[in-house]
Amino acid sequence: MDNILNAIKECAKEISQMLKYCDFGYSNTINKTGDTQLKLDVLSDEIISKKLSKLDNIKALISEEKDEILNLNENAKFIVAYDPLDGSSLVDVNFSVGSIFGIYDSKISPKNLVASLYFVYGPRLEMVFCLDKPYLFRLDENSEFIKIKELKLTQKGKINATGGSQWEWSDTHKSLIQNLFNEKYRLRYSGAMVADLHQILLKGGGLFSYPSTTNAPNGKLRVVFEILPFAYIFEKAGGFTSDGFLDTLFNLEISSIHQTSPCFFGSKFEIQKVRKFYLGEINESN
Ligand code: P6P
Repeated sequence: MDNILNAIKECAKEISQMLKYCDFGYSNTINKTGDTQLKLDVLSDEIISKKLSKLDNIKALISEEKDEILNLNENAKFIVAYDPLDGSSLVDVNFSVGSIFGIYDSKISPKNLVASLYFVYGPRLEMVFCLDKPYLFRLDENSEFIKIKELKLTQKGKINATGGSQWEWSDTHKSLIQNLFNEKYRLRYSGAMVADLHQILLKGGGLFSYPSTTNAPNGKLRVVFEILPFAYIFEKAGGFTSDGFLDTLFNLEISSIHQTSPCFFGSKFEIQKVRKFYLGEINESN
């Protein structure tokens, strides 16, 4: 897998450079989940698929920007699923955005996810890579990713990253979010999941939620290349995940490579609270 990791690192460096001086315009296409593709999305996807397609231990590639799976080497071991540029619509306001990768062994299923990594294109280029434990890396002046520290989540945090539009939230979700604010949690939400989840990981805890909404009953975020790679990292960091009802996002059943799901990532205290609200055990008055 080292050759895949090294190739992905080179892609991230190339994308990071591109973001500094690129055209923010929209292409005239939309992706499988209906997002209008920015030229940046397409260019980032091209950088990644061009480099990874050369590796003979990659069976296939799955990309947010590709409708179908790209089959490469039938007898190879790894399938790489990725979102090449998450939050790309925020580049034109100079917010931090990122790339997300899940590495699956032989088939796309939660239990076959064997490694995940993501990059944050912010004031600094940072990477979090997780096999058995998540580690933070930072690009240094020699263009090398230097290991900084292991990431661990505490039992309880202070950050409330609230995805989706409030007028589209269910009453249950509104009660949950208000309950956390009543407990003095602080709103920290940029609209780019990579940056928002990275902040919770580095601050040691909190809750990120993108729930079922009236506009997106199955949530907005994609299971295979956004939700599961982050769930892998959060749970290896001692955190917890849920769709509101499951005791882990790894119990999701995958039927489509572009499938979405409601998702919650956080420390133990927050995810226990999410499931109590969604399972109807408590409400705002508790
Ligand atoms: P909303 C970015 O477009 C993205 O896919 C995620 O990075 C982010 O968490 C979410 O959508 C933001 O969606 O509806 O809150 O603007």
